[in-house]
Amino acid sequence: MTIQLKTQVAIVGAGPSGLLLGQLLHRAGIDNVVVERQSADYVAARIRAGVLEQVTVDLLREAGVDQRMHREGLPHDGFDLLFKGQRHRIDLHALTQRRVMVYGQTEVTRDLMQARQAAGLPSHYEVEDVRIDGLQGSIAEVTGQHQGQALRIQADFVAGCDGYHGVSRSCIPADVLRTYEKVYPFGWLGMLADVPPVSDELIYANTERGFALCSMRSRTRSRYYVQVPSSERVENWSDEAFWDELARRLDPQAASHLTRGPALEKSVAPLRSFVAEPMRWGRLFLAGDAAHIVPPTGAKGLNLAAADVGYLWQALSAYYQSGQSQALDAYAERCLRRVWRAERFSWWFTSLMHQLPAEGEFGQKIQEAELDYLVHSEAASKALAENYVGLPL
Ligand code: FAS
Ligand code: PHB
Repeated sequence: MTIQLKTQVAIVGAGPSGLLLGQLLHRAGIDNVVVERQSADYVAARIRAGVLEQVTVDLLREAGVDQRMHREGLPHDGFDLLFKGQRHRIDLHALTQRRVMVYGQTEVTRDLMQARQAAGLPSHYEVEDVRIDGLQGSIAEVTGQHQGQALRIQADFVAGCDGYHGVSRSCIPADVLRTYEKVYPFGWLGMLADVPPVSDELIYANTERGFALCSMRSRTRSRYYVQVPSSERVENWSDEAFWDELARRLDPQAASHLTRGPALEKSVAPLRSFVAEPMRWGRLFLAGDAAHIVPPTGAKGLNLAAADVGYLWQALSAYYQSGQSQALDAYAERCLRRVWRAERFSWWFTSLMHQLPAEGEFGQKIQEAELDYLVHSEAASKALAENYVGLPL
């Protein structure tokens, strides 16, 4: 038996991109169906980003899911750069009159999932063999298999929100698709633990032993990262080994405030920069990690995904409310201008903060000179700050 559905927008992927788009479209009166490969529990348990730009906060408000974020999230006015044993604060608010919100992607996803469920919107989890067809025709079609039943969804448009390893990008013909990629020779070993953060704000550290980042999810839950070789395996790291290495990469004051505890989660994430163009092919619109990946140093991944979704929501709303397709036709170009600015910033900040042995001693001295300039020049600090808080939509 086949489950046959018709909708206006079929959304492939129930990560932050797909769920945020689904919620925004619903509030604009646009029918949509979500199709997700994994189970709802699997999606809800993912641990990823932690810092939201104001643009993302505003979109979550538009989606009607910002209440818990404002109750439990932590507004941050700045962060510290640590290098040569000294910490220097980048005062985001003084430099840009804006701030960021520290609130985990896990919580954003859960808020969006609960809102979708409360609205009774059609979501199909654990769908295998998802295929997308008809993108150059009069109606698009998304098919798949769910617990032995065939699923067939006809839609005006398909939103490819299925992440880097999804299926939607491959629907763009190879002679049309252009990809740009840089793979870094290192990754991030991350640890989540129910211990109080080492500092009130984030600390980005450039040390001889490698990069480290002290972040958080709340005042009682910390998120830490240390740079490791890209070949590193999480099995090689006991909790104690992780805490010892993190302490070695902090200044004495921070190290003395470091509270240790058992890992709730520990994993190695590879770092890459990646962009796929175009982000539109006929009735298909790519959004989020399906179209681009940034190294997490600049906290841009989730925020770029939200910005894509914001543009797509505006364009689809204009189409359905007034029959205009100009915004849909401009979607890819509009997204990619912001994407490439974020790619540049994420690459720059990653190259500045990580140990890059291949760059040699000259490269090390250039990093030191750039960091010294950065914290002693208001113009340089302002450039860092305006990219970190996020460019306007
Ligand atoms: P996602 O990958 O989150 O979601 C895609 C969804 O599509 C998934 O649920 C997947 O199961 C589903 N899917 C895949 N193939 C499918 C198919 N064929 N059919 C149906 N569904 C399919 N960003 C930051 O800003 N800061 C960070 O610290 C940070 N850390 C990260 C750590 C890791 C390990 C990873 C992988 C990413 C990290 N990111 C970080 C980036 C991350 O937050 C992404 O930018 C964000 O998840 C993007 O959301 P989506 O575009 O929804 O993609
Ligand atoms: C996180 O809290 O997971 C986080 C914060 C800032 C980053 C990257 C990750 O730049």
